Amino acid sequence: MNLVVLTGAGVSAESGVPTFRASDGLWEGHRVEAVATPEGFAANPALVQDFYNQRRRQLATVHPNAAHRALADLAARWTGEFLLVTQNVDDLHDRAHADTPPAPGFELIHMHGELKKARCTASGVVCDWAGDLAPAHASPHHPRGTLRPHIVWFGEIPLEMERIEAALARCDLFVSIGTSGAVYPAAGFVQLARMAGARTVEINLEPTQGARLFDEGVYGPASETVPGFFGTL
Ligand code: BJW
Repeated sequence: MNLVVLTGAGVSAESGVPTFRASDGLWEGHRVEAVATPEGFAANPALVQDFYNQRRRQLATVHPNAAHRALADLAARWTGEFLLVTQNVDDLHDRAHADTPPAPGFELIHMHGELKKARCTASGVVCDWAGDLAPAHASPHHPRGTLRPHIVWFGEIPLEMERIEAALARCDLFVSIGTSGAVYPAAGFVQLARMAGARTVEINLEPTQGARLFDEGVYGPASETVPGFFGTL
């Protein structure tokens, strides 16, 4: 059986990583356009680099929770294909899977990028990055390049879309965990899975706007619902 799991900020919430769509419409005190668009970066690179520097530093203070660990346990025993697509830019799935090596059919894709990577603006080369980035950080990969966060901002194309769409086209089970379904193309994955004839399940604190698109909903904190749901498979 082929499985695709999509995760969003809700899977990391109980680890202490804030979700995006708080009621005040701000992301950690900033307007979305200021910190999550190429235009915002061009207008104020110092603000944007500082925003991501702080979030990169915060990773040292957070740890995978029971939901990340349940997915890693599943990946270790799943015999079919298992694609885990995360919209999260934290490294909590990676760390959970490092502790529990996955079976050969498993892959993890960070479709919106990763805080712990940087990208050269001139060559497109992506490299591991653990420290801070300066506003115009010289790139080691190109004489005219600078390093930016390896993050997919609004208006940019998410990563690995061909591989994700191919996996959705052949999946038997699609599970969406801890995402509001407010951001495309991830919000449309459930429809692609339905077209493939997959069983579709939403796991969230509460039903989302798109809940009617799923065959089933499981509601409650991810640290309880994710181990509970996958423990029965
Ligand atoms: C819990 C929980 C617990 C809490 N347990 N659950 C008009 C119509 C349609 C589309 C568009 C449009 N105008 C523009 C667009 C496109 C645009 C878009 O979707 N905009 C919308 C706002 C409408 N999309 C794009 O621009 C994307 N690119 C694109 O479309 O390119 C074209 C293209 C696509 C494909 C092929 C070819 C071309 C790019 C989107 C990039 C998104 N980037 C961000 C920011 C990254 C930087 C950063 O991290 O700072 O990624 S946006 C932000 O939202 C972040 C997240 O990954 C993403 C999704 O958020 P998520 O994870 O769902 O979080 P929340 O906070 O919204 O929800 C949390 C959920 O958890 C809630 O439901 C809670 O209930 C739940 N929860 N605690 C279980 N304990």
